[in-house]
Amino acid sequence: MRVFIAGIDGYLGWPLAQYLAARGHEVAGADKFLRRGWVEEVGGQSALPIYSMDERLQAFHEHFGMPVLFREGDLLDYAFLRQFLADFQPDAIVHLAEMPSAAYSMIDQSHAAFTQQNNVIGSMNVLWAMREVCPTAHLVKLGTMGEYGTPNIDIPEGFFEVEFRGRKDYLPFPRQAGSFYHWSKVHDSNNIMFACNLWGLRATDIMQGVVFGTQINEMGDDPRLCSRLDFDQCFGTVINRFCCQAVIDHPLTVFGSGGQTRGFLPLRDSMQCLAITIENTPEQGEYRVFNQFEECYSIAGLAEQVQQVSAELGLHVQVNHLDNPREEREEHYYRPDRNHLIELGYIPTSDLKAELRTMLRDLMPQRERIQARSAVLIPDIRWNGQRERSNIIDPALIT
Ligand code: USQ
Repeated sequence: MRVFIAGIDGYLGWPLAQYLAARGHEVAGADKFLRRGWVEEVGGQSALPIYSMDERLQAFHEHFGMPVLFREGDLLDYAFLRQFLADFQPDAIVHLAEMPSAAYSMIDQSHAAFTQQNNVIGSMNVLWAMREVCPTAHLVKLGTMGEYGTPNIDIPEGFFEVEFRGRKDYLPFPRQAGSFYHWSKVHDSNNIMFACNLWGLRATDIMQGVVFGTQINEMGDDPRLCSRLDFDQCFGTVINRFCCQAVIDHPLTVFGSGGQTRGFLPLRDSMQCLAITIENTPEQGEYRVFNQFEECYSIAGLAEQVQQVSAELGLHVQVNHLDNPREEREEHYYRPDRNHLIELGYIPTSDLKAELRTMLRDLMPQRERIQARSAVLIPDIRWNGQRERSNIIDPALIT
């Protein structure tokens, strides 16, 4: 298939290009390199060194025997996007080109407004361009499990049957996002569903959990094929941060009690799921929602597992509970479904500890890079708008 990846330079985009090429797909992609700039802006850097796009493309060609058709550009540049899609005529468009950080979107008014403008208008431009130049392409849009929030009932995949005052309907499941970033994805979902109904486009909206991991097999040992791995308070996801902390003997930063529970999946499973989604095209006019994660864990439980695996490797890591900078439930019910991908053949790799071992081994040689930016490990972006560093909570106070 011909697959267009928006955001091909990112944490997911770059490995996805490789995973798809290894399966015989033809890949094109666009990127404006904004992620590189955002991470610098917040004082971070990728723990794993990443190469320029020219070097990446050269390595890709050598390893997979085919080029990536790459153009530098932004989804907010409608003429650029429309022309690229018109020229490439993709079978599938994977949209990974959003600002992905909850914390970044909560810094202040301008970061919140930027996040929603970038994400919502970028996605809307994809819908209009599809309508105009490739209306039969399949949009695979990266949403987030965070759209649902943490309701006190099970979470279905996008829709549920509801009975109200004696009448029944099949409706979108309520969204209760927890940051302006997560709300931007909700707004995208509404626009995509509407465009499918109105124009007969087809789309899969992926409610993905938190991704972690340093590698997929297709990268081999060529560092130019490596993806980024952030550990700052904005762009580092929790397991990635914990592993970076562990290798420099920094206490793991659990926010609050750590009872927050989320769905997680390793990078390699994220690739598997996206490929399965691409290869199983929905009907024209269909809008479907997949929940995409492997297992649910509490943050405190994850810290314990990182601590155990670190100890096996001779790293004796402490766990600190920090005053939670976010507004989120720390003790809650959490039971989302994830049947659609399993029905299509997704086989979870299901070995968290093996993945953690790989990550810690990959990160140990990068200690100096992490240490050099260790100030970004303690959060100071607070959901209540007052910017101050979080303090350590006395463990006796955690219920
Ligand atoms: N957390 C800690 N300590 C840390 C970092 C995070 O306790 O050092 C906690 C947070 O308070 C939160 C949980 O871990 O309860 C997850 O935080 P995260 O930063 O790993 O993930 P989140 O902000 O939810 O966002 C990430 C990605 C985002 C994606 C989302 C999927 O950055 O792009 O949409 O995961 S989900 O969480 O399912 O919504």
